[in-house]
Amino acid sequence: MNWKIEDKEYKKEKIEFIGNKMCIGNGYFGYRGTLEEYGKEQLVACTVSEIFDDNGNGWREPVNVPNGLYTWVEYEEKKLSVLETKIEKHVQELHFDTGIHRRKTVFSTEDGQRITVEAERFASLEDIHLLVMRYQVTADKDLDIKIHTGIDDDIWNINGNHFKNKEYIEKDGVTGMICKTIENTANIAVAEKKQALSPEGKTENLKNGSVIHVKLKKSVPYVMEKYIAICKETDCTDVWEAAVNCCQQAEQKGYDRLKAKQKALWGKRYEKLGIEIEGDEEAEKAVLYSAYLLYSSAPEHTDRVAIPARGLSGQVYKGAMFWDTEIYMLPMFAFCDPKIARNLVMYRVKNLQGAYEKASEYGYEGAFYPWESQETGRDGCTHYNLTDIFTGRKMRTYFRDKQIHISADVVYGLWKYMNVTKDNSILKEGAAEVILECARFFWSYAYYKKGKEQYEFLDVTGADEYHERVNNDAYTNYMIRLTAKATLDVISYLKSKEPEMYKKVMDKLDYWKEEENIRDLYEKIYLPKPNDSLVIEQFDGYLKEEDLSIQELYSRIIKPNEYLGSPCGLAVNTQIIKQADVILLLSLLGSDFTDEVKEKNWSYYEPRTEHGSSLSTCIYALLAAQIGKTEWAYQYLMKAAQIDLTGDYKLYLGDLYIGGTHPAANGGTWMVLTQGFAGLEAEEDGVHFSPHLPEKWRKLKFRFNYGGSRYRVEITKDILKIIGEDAAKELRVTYMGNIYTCSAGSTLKIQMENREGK
Ligand code: IFM
Repeated sequence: MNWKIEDKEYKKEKIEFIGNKMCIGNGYFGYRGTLEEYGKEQLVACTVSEIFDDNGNGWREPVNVPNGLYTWVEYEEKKLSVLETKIEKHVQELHFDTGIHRRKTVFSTEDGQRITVEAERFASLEDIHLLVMRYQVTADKDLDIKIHTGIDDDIWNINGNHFKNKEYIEKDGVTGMICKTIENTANIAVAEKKQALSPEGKTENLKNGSVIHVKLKKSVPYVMEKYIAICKETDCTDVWEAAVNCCQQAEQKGYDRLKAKQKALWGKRYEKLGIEIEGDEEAEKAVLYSAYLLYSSAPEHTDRVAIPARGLSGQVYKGAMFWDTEIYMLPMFAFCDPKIARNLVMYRVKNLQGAYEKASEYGYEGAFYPWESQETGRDGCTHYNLTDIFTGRKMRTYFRDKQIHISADVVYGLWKYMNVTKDNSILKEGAAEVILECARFFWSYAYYKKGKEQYEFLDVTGADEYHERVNNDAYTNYMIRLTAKATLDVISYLKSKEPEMYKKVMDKLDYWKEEENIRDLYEKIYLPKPNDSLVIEQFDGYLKEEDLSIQELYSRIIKPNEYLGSPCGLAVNTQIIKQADVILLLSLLGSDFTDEVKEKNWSYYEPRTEHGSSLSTCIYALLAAQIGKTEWAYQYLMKAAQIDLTGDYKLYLGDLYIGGTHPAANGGTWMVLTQGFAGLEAEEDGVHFSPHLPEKWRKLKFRFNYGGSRYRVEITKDILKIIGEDAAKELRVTYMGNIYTCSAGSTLKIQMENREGK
């Protein structure tokens, strides 16, 4: 397969898009796919995880640090830049097998010289503080040039400057700065060490950079390497010392060794996924690129953060972590890289306090998890989150107040993690408390309807954000039931297996009486059922809203980017929804519903879904694949998998910029492949498969972990093969209601019946 994403023409209007598409990252920081000569107008950003700042100009957002890659060539007193110099040839590439970004530009100067700039960079996986670049300049004549290189501290931020001061330092040939954030005076050091390979140039040092005077010889490249360290006080006691050490160690190892290690480490990641699609290279590439993007933002090193909604591609959505993590991104890691999955779920466990505070702020008990969660676990979402583009006035939105499903999604994530990995140790580390406290929150929120003798959930917003403040959103209510069930299961597990802990938790949370409340909630919660046409109404009264086509709705739009949702957007009083809601419910909790119900709902909601969120198409693909609608599933899979390749996504909600990469769609893509087309599901005591491959796929291969053992799967049209690669125990496999076992270290081969899709 060709692991290269390539862009062969420079176009100003594509800078923002390419910046996302060719982003590199290692979970500690992300660096946008911009060129070395770019500045803040071109949205250069090196976004670090875990440090957020409120400078009083807008909202709290993650911090972009000074740009250590900033480098450009001066010739005859002019800057060579794709923005202003004539270009003969230009190519920008991302090699996503190794996370290496490359560019090559042949500039044609005013006096007819050809000067070629080539650069290569990567965000090291070996040392997550390290960003590395090799920069090379060649001319087809002897020429005098100057190379300007340093750390650009005039950087892009959505809400303006985040540093109250910067201290410039030099030590042992390492230069750089320590920046202090405005809100919390958090220290971040950015440092660089340059190494010029032949031929030598004369260097003039400036405050935060240098100018290298080079006498280029015809066709002999000038090569320079830069080792850039980014160290934050969250993980380095002395950020400057750590940065100096990082640069020096990197220089000692040298570029080629670092690069070889980078290849090996990314290789290991892809090995864990083991994805191959025989017969469809386009899909295979899109799926693996999606996995690349998701992995690039994954915090392998810490559980203090999870994965932000736009990864580390910038500051959009306040750099916050959403339910996107538990529902869309977690499954890939739970099945393929449990260490990262553990970090993701533990992030929520560690932030229980923020959820307590939010519940109490609204007058509820228990844990109400934030819609936009930052490093403190508090909600970063503002009440007036959008602007009406007609009046320029801020609109009161209820994302923060009413999306109570987030607490259920957090429980779903913990439950899923334990189900797949069988790592129940997280219960002792606080997960038990999270589950119980989320259930308590729902109990305190519930409305008991006398006469119907049922618990209802009123004034909520479900997954579909166009309809805010509705009653009995189906997705929400079913997920609350799951929370109640998980709570009862955890209690009975602790009672029988961990009696001491059971008593401790029940005492600590004063939960002795609560258990009965939660049981009552579990038994009497109102769950919207399929109607006579088998459609599940998304919320009370949804089916009475105006029923029109999306085209008709679009024809009513007056201004580009006008927001279609609550409080007064065009979709509000209609059945047009933003994103998968009932379909999400059916795909996640599939065993509660028949295939006929799933099919009827898919067909009902599909034409009414605008996919205004990147969380939507993967779920339509997932359910379609699960019920054997393979051609539909394939179309939607490609939309989800290629979202960051095609740029086919919304850039604005009103006047709010929401561009960046789309980790939820990336994770959803993995789900479609494995949980959709292969029909993999983790059960209490084994796994379930129900494959339906798209017509042109000859073979689908992937790996998964279950209960600490790793398996390889190969599926053709008629054979399902499961290979216990390092299995310590027998695996119970269910296929078409029959039970098989895959013995440790052996291969299970199941002859499948005709699985032709529809
Ligand atoms: O969490 C999502 C939400 O469901 C739709 N709007 C964008 C958010 C962040 O991805």
